[in-house]
Parts: sequence; structure tokens; C-alpha cells
Amino acid sequence: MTALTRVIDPKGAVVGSLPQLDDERLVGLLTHMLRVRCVDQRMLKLQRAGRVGFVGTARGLEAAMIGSAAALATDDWLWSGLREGGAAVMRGLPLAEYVAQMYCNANDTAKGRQMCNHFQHKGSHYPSWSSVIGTQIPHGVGAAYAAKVQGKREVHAIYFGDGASSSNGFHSGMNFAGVWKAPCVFVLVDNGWAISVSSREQTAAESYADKGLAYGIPAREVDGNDVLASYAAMQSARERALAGEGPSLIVLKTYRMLGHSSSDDPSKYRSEAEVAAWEALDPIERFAAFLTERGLADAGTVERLEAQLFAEIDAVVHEQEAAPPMALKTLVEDVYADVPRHLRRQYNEFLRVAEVHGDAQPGDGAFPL
Ligand SMILES: Cc1ncc(C[n+]2csc(CCOP(=O)(O)OP(=O)(O)O)c2C)c(N)n1
Ligand SMILES: [Mg+2]
Repeated sequence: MTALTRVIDPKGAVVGSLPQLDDERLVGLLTHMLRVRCVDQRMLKLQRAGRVGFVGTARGLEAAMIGSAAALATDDWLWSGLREGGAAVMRGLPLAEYVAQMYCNANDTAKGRQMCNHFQHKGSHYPSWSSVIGTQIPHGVGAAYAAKVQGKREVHAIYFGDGASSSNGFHSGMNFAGVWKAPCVFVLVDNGWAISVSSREQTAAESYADKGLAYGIPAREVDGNDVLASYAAMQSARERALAGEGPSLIVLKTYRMLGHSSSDDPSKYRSEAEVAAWEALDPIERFAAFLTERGLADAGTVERLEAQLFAEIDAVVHEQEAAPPMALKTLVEDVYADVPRHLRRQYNEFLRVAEVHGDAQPGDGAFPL
């Protein structure tokens, strides 16, 4: 068992050792966290209006994701669980590609082959999400081990949820990583829930950090609503991996404020009092209080930043709503050099159906709602 590590307390007062970050980077962390929140708000609104199909938000998880990912270097890799799209944006995934993926339009780099809200970005070492829980864990470990064999100086940060810590992928990935001393960091985002299963009922272990013991992997529990503690935890785990000492497990304790996804009603399985208790621990308000205390923010900073971010996001949404749908022919591309006869037949049938019923239509760019 480990004690919860903190750098700033819920009121924003310094209670631990501050990581070395200059003022610009500190304010940058606030902006990145706010961008995650604003993008989520917009996407949820679009989903409710029937413009995009599905959204899973990260409200409440902004510090865990942004703080930990900010300590990664450009050459490092980030393997996402279900909610780290905002970290990918911070690391270089263009917002336009993010939104295009939500619409699965012609600019979607996954070519409409993923469910929406499942991002990928080659340029920033961000492999495509898998909705199949825990499968990214052995994939990330394998890639980390390959990097080690090839003598590359890079770390693979593998994110997953409390629920995913019960998956086969977690156990096999942790075991291989421990034995091979793979240069990876396991980031277990304990956000309180795995859909309707409470994280307290997910395991009989006293702490998720205990799960590292069986695999010889050092683990610590960190206050995931503390962006600086999340940063510091990744920074030291990364250094350990680069020094050849092997993987670490970081447990970021936080809370998923909204439903599991846009298809979920969390009021069916959790109390308003529980949600309210976590609302009071909001990671953005807490970090804004810290910045204010240091003279890096004032009472209007969050509001001003939000206005800028919504303007940025809305411009991108306009542009992507107006983009055409993915071309039908992409259905049969990329796998075979020459499209085989059975696929050609199916494709021709699609063309016939599209001719009779019409192809998918582009949006009319009429955002905001
Ligand atoms: C192998 C597998 N089993 C079940 C599911 C259904 N499922 C989707 S999300 C989820 C819970 C995931 O919880 P957690 O790992 O805590 O991630 P969170 O959603 O909290 O970020 C489940 C069971 C799935 N997608 N894949
Ligand atoms: Mg969870």
C-alpha cells in the first residue's frame, strides 16, 4: 500500500515538491485542461443534437491526463484507454482531425473504420484506440520492448481504467513488462467507475497500486485531480524507464464526473452526493487557485481562456461539419493491391444502393446550434 501523493491540495496550496516548470508551462497546463473540457462540452452538445454519433467525456479527468502526458517527450508514445484524446491534442493531434474523426467524414484519418470518438495520430505516436478493454496494454508493452531491443530512447505510456485492470491484457502486459524490463509506464486512471461497476467493487485489493507487487513493478497512488502530482509521477517513472530499470505503475485517483458515454445515465447507479463531493475537488478550479496564488492567473482567467477556446473549437466544427462524407470506395481499399472479385461485387451493390437511396450527406455547417 502506498499513500496518495500530492503536490497541491484541493484548495491549490502547495503541500509537496513542485516539479520544475516555468510560468509559461504552468499556464499552458491550465489551457490544455480547459481545452479538454470545452471540446467535451461541444461534442456532447453535438451528440445531443444528433450531429455526431457517440461521445465519451473526460470531465473531471483533465488533470490526470494532461499532467501525466505533459511529462512525456515528443519521441515517447501514448497508448490510450478510453478517454485520452485531449492528451493527444496537446501532443500534436490537430483539433481538425479530432473533430473529423467525431464526424467520420472525408478528413477522418481512420477513414470511418473506427467508431467515432476513437482517435489516432501517427505524427505524435498515438496509436488508434481499441474499445476492446485492455488490449492496448500488451500492444504497448510489445512496442516498448521492441524500442528497447532497437536501442531507441523512448518510453511508452500505457493508459487504461480501473475496469481494465481486471482484463487479461492487464495481467499479461504487466507480466511481460516486468520480466523484460520494458521501458513503459502503466497509467491506471482510477476514475471511480467502470460503466456501472464501482472501482471499490472491481478488486478486493486495498489499493490498485498493490497490483504492481505481483509483477515486480513499483507502483504509487497519486492524486489524479492534482495536475502537478500527475506530472511529477510520470516524470520520475519515465526517468526510471529510460535508465533501464523497467516499468512503473502509476495509479491516478480521480473521478468520471459525467456518464460513461453519451449512451449512459449514471443517476441509475450512483448518488448525487458522491458526484457533489468530487465536484468540490474540481481539478481545474484547484489548479487555477494555485496559479492565482502565484500571480499567474486572476479571477477572470478561466472565463477568458474558455471564450478563446470555444471560438477555436467552433471554427473547427464549422469547417468539419461542411466536409464531405468519406468516399464509398474507401470501403474496399487498403487491404488488397487489387480489389478481389467478391469485394468488387459488394462494392457495386453499395453503389447501386447509394444510387437508389442517396449517399451519406455532408452536414450544412450550421453550427452553433
Ligand atoms: C473486453 C471488453 N469487455 C467489456 C467491454 C464493455 N465495456 C466498455 S467500457 C467498459 C468499462 C471500462 O471501465 P474502465 O476500464 O474503468 O474505463 P473508463 O470507462 O472508466 O475510462 C466496459 C466493461 C469492452 N468494451 N471490452
Ligand atoms: Mg473507470
